[in-house]
Amino acid sequence: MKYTAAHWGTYTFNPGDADLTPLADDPLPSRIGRGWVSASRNSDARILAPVARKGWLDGDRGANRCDDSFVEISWERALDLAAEEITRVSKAYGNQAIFGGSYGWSSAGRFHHAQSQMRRLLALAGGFTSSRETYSHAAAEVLFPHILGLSIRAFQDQMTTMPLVTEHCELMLAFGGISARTAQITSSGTSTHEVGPWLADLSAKGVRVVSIAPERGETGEWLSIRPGTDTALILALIHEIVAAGLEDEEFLQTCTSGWETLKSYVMGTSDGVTKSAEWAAPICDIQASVIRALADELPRKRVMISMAWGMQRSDHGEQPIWAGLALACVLGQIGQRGTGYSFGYGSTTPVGRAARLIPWPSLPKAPNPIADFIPVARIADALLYPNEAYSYNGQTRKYPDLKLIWWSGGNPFHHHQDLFRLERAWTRPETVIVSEHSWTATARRADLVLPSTTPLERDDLMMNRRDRALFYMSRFHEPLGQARDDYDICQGIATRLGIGDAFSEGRTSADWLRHMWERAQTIGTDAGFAMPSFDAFKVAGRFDVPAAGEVCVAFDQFVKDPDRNPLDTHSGRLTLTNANIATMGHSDCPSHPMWLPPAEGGPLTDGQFHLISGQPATRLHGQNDQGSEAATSKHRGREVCTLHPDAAARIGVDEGDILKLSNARGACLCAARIADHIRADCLSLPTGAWFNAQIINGERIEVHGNPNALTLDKGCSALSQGNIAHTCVVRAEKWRGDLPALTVTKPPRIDPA
Ligand SMILES: Nc1nc2c(c(=O)[nH]1)N[C@H]1C(S)=C(S)[C@@H](COP(=O)(O)OP(=O)(O)OC[C@H]3O[C@@H](n4cnc5c(=O)[nH]c(N)nc54)[C@H](O)[C@@H]3O)O[C@H]1N2
Ligand SMILES: Nc1nc2c(c(=O)[nH]1)N[C@H]1C(S)=C(S)[C@@H](COP(=O)(O)OP(=O)(O)OC[C@H]3O[C@@H](n4cnc5c(=O)[nH]c(N)nc54)[C@H](O)[C@@H]3O)O[C@H]1N2
Ligand SMILES: [Mo]
Repeated sequence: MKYTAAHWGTYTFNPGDADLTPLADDPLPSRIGRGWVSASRNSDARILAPVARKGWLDGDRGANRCDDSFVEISWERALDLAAEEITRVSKAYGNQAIFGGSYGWSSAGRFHHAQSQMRRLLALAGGFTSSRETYSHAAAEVLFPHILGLSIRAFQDQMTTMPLVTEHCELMLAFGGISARTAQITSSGTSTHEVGPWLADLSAKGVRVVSIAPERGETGEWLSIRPGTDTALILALIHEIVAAGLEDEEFLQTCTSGWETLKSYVMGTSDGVTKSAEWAAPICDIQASVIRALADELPRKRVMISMAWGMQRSDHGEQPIWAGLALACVLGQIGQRGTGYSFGYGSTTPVGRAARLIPWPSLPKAPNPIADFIPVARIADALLYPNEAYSYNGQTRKYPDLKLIWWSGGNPFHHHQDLFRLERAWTRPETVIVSEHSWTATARRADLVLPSTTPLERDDLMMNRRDRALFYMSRFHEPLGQARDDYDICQGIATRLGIGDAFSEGRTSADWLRHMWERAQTIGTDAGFAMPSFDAFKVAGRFDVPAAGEVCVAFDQFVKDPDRNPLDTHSGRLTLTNANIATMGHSDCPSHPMWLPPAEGGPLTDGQFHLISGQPATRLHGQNDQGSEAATSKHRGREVCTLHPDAAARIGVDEGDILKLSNARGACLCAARIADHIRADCLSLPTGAWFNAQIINGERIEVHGNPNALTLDKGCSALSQGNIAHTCVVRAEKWRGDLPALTVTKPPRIDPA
């Protein structure tokens, strides 16, 4: 029996099998895996040979980049062209003009990790402009070090273990819900999916879960809230608790700083606005009596304030997660078993998992001589406004002037907001190189396309520090067409740049796997256990890490003795008013949590809706969109958009009709599903249908159902500059025209060599 792994799970197979079998001890295998093999073997979706864009070869420098045909070229020529472009741009403009940020989820294997390979090469070649943070939780990544004194990774490492919540918590306020849908995924792979069973345990044990979201989740009671207004609700809860004199004054005095300032804001002393239940009710569209009842209950119960990551992917996304921390401080149950404050339960599998964290090796990084970076979601701004100033985390910075983009293992025409704007920005650089295995919208918008293998076409190692097992990943099927491993692609370019030996260190990919395993063995020895030889591991395919995972209680040491174990914040405490953020003077991220209305939202006029674009149930972002599982969930080939029966009646739409969603930024077509698990002023259209823009009656319309045709490309605030995918207002109407055929299900036009 052999193994392979992906971000959505681990699988076994025997040679000759037509499909993969989920690991026998995985309690809830992901449905995403069902579409993996068909996507990997879909020769219409896969890039079968290196190609160059026609207009680029003719010297258009990008003008036609988003709408061109390709010419097939040999691997020799493709690698020559890539090396020549890197050399040319580096000489003409300096390596700062090369963008290697290449954000994206790539594959779960430790060695064949596309970005790591590419960045290692570019670093050795003189460096590249990189990117900071993630699309997942940039607001939290920048905010948490200020307010918790912890990086997001360190906070996740000590997140209160899920079974402790089952055992000790009575009431979980789940902002953004907790969902087994998103818990299908674990960055770098997983052997188990335990969130579904955990949610079942919570309900069996009678833990009350109140899911606060615009859509009803799978778990608990639903408190429907208008999108983007959680901060107002939380402030009102704090207000009511304080007004009743039920705040935990001792916790606030010993474990927090800046409470008095926040309190005077909440009580209305500082700005004349009392943040009462009555104040929040019309903002959040929740009755004041409901808010008051909840506020009355909270101080009497053992409570976990749980925040899903999606909460902060919105305008002023720092505020709800900071306000949530303040609420948990007011309740004073941080540092205790199963209660307090958490971030990301269910957003991916391993948050709150009892893990024995072992720092398994990854591909060695080469130091990047270029220090410049952009906040990850500011890519379109950087391309549109080179050399212009912007603010980020208290700094005034300047956008780099990017001339060459190399994207590998990521899909900006999936992940970015306002994709029509990104299309305009995308014409700016002189050259775009994309390494991909599939004809994503990004590959279709490249000058030079380097076809990579999929993880099913190569051997690799699954070694995730948050998982209890390591796997030798074996090739499941032969590479399609001329696809090559990213390592071999990079090695070919490195050789042409004269840095072949530095890049490979004289190893083939098989040598690298052995080398990385040997490094893992040393790490295992340091951790006190022996690991099999590489050859034995390769045969067995699986190694279970000895010793059970460790149980964590976030902030327990700090709360036990805040003077002895201070946090790494300016005050050594959880900061409810933050002096560092205050000195930055960002009006869109003030010194304490504050209600700031979002750029789009509030009560809407007729025909307008909030657009929620969460993660898709059937795929990982755009990955496997061309596989069988995603196909079965679409209607007439289009992504399905959920709307409330009242909304459907209002705009005259029936189940299965095609909807046109539009706003000033663009339009997209999707299929209507009518269900009452969503607010009547919201639409829910998951991300990931491959972006398919076409001109219909003179209008450029996305015809597949990709919400990023509509979303707003703006930073959360000058602090984090994170994306605000969930802040978006659209109009919806029934599409009465013919349904245009999809073109992204077939390769672009490619002329023979
Ligand atoms: N509207 C809206 N937009 C969002 C979000 C949202 O909630 N709403 N969420 C955001 C979030 S949280 C994220 S993380 C991003 C995700 O955005 P991305 O991570 O960019 O999306 P993926 O589709 O996972 O892109 C990974 C790409 O890597 C390619 N790939 C996989 N394996 C290999 C390999 O071995 N070699 C090479 N060369 N390529 C490979 C895949 O084919 C795929 O195209 O999207 C963001 N965008
Ligand atoms: N199946 C699947 N799972 C995935 C992924 C995938 O592509 N597919 N991607 C993975 C990645 S990269 C990430 S970052 C995580 C993201 O994990 P999350 O961020 O937890 O997931 P999303 O689907 O983006 O979250 C949207 C949730 O927030 C709610 N929501 C939206 N706006 C608001 C609001 O204003 N207030 C409140 N209270 N709730 C709101 C929505 O109703 C929905 O329940 O998911 C991971 N898991
Ligand atoms: Mo993400």
